Amino acid sequence: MLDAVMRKILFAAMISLGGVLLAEAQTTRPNILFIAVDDLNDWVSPLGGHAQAKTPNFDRLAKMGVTFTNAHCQSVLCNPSRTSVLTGKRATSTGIYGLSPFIRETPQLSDLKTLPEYFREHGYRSYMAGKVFHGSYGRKANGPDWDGVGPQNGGNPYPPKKLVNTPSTMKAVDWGTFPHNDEDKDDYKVASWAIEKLEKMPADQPFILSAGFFLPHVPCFVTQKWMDLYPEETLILPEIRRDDRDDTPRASWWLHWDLPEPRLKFLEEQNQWKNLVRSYLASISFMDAQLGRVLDALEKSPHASNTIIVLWSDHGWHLGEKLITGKNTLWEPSTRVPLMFAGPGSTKGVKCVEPVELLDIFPTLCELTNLPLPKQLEGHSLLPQLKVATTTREWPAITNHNPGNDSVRDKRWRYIQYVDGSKELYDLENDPNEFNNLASNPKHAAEIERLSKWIPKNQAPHAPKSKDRILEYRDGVPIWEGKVIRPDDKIPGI
Ligand SMILES: [Ca+2]
Ligand SMILES: [Ca+2]
Repeated sequence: MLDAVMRKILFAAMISLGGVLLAEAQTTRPNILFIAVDDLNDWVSPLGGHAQAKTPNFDRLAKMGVTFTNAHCQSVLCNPSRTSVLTGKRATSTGIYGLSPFIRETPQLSDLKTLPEYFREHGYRSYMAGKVFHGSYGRKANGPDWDGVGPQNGGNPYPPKKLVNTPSTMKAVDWGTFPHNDEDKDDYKVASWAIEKLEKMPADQPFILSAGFFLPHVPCFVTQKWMDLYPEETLILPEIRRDDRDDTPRASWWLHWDLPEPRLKFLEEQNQWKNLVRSYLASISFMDAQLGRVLDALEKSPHASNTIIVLWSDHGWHLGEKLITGKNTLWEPSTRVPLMFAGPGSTKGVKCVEPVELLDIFPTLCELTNLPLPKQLEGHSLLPQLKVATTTREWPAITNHNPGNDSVRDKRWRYIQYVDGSKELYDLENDPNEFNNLASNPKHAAEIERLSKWIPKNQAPHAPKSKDRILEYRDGVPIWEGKVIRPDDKIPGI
């Protein structure tokens, strides 16, 4: 009799313990390794943007999860793109289009939660090193976003004097090799910090660990061994056409009117085109090696099987295409970026060709970790594509650069509309380099009509304190960074 009572008590205790364990398992959310890269275009082997790119760790990450091969940023500049990723909102909603202001300096945006803040409020430890928000924005331990912050990066170390005499005297607009050590480079230190965090992070609470790599952002400085991966004699330059801008509207120049990044004309006159392409590729390979060090550390850590990895770049970079270098355009070299997911919830080793946006990262991470979606989010979860990569999406990818200039990219087409009403249309299936602007061909009127409907209406004006790479348009007059562009003004650097 007593035995039977004991058995019942024991059984009840086991059930209750099981229930507690089950509840515990359900509330133990996966960790997040959040890797941002600066100014990295599609020159990584899983995307095939440059046939010679050597990025074994991007390949390794691709094998671990899902690579989105048609992913596009929402803004073609650091601050607005990162603001968009980290708030889940478009620049056309926040009014942050330039390198300033930071969202937390913008009172009308005070109700927005940033991605790290949101996860922190939901029980995550939150850490960051390197460039996650733009520049030094938000770098505050025990502020709203982070429990702790690691080293900052900005292209150090620099040589004693500029390696290339670019038209811009900006110290950062430079590239090439000079004697220094990989271990002294900022991105090396960011990786080392992330590695230490992964080794020491306690398992009692989930974490979001953000590492923002700076290279291949200029200055593209690397040690000789990375340059040696790309011998000059066999180096492939991007395919260009000298007359490529003849069919692009003048308004396309307004978006990058007067930049520190040199034009192709300068590179060719100074015999620097190959050197820049090599330096950019070599910077990517160095950055890839730092990614590899972090992946090694994760693999060896107790968190290996319970950590979601997401890797993204804030926007791309031209290296001669459309006669320019740099960003700030609405074409493929500026908008197309790596976006990769791995870990719990992602299929291994598949590619998704659907058009997707960096805006989708925030809702995807919420769904992967079973957190509710904040109302502010404008993107759509990629969970269906992480499960089955061929799942179609109804939304195209939209990119903006200052009010009234937008691009819409679907599986086949890119449509661009500028603030003065001028247009471009490209058929990327038959013209992957976007050489032929088809917008004036009446045959494509229906395509233009269909794509233009996606452009956000009622775009927010520039937020107070907006500056740097700001284009205004008042009474039909374009104003670049406060300076009026007259109809007969010569395009700078051309
Ligand atoms: Ca950037
Ligand atoms: Ca053209």
